Amino acid sequence: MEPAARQSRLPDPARILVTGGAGFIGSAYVRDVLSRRDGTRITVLDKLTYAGNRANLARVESDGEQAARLRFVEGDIADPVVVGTLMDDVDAVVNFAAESHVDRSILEPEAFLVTGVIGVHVLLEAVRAQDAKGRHARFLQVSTDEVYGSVEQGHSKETDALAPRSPYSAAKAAGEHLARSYHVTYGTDVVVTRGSNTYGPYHHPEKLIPLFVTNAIDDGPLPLYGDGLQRRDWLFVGDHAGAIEHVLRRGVPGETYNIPGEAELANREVVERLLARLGKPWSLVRRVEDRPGHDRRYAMDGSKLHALGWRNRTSFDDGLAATVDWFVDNEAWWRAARSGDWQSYYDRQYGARLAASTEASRG
Ligand code: NAD
Ligand code: TDX
Repeated sequence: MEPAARQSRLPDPARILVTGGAGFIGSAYVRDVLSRRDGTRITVLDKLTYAGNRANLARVESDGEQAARLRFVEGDIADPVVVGTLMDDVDAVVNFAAESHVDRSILEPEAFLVTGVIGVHVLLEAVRAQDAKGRHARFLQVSTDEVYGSVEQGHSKETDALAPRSPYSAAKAAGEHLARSYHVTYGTDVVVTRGSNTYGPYHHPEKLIPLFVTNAIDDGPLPLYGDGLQRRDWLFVGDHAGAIEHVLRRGVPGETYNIPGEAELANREVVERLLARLGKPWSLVRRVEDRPGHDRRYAMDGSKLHALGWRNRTSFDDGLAATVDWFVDNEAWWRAARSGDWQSYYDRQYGARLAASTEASRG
């Protein structure tokens, strides 16, 4: 019998290897799971790139009971030696590790491929080696709605063809194809999730919502790409982390699950709402040169995840209010995230764009 069919339920309490657990969504997952206080043990493996931040785990590390169930290892998922040493004692691997920003993938694609393809391969090989020793581990690959490409109308279903259009989304598509191929070829117990645009506390300030909130706090310019009518489906980070945990526990081996946010909005509507929460004027918004190959719209069908028993809990208005307020209250966190290479990245991405920007019409 294939290992995947033999066991798809995690033992209770489980031991989970969370890769990329110091990033935005991975750290939310770690905080949520450990705060249940149900005995689950987590090892975080994180390379601490510019996007990884130990401070994202400070809340659990300062709680004795939770800290005792967390181990942090700084390292690269593409390093088979490090990965091999961590795999012995785990029941599941949840792979959040990735380079995650589309604009950076356009400037410098290579790291996206190394982590998103070779890194996933190294993790899968380590899981397969465990299976060969009779020690089963489930592998969950965290993927994205961007693998479907730009969806002009309707809602993507899990069975739709993938059509990624940026180096970021192409690497993500490759990673999940590889994961499913291990299920088919070797019987590895793999599940894949495709989450939509996620937002919330601890979101790196390079992404739309936190960039615009933090720039607006400083009365700085908000660089809106093109006409600002691109559409995204917004998913609160707590719901994304919760849905991933749900799929880890209940997902069928070999299957892929969309995680929509059920809050589709044009970018300029998102900007209007965050400015209203902050009490800042629209005049901060600048129309700048568009992102090359900019996907016009993402939208996914969530019926497969609903049938598995998951429902999101946070409306966009509540989630956005909580997010804006968190950034207002946690200035030290986001100012630290805007250190290191931040200014050189910002100048490269926005310098010429802002210099040539025009007033952004409101309508
Ligand atoms: P993030 O950039 O905030 O965090 C990524 C984390 O991975 C960081 O802690 C980083 O240090 C770590 N990392 C990067 N390369 C690594 C490597 N080679 N080895 C070990 N650790 C490494 O990203 P995020 O927004 O939290 O996204 C997490 C995952 O969710 C990614 O796989 C992303 O593709 C996916 N996703 C994100 C969104 C979103 O809107 N943010 C939506 C859908 C899916
Ligand atoms: O300065 C900006 N101006 C702007 O108009 C930035 C950073 C973004 N945008 C637009 C581009 C998109 O239409 O806002 C929208 C959202 O942009 P991002 O926050 O960069 O997210 P996106 O490219 O949609 O990808 C996100 O969701 C899917 C995550 O970054 C990915 O990791 C995830 O897979």
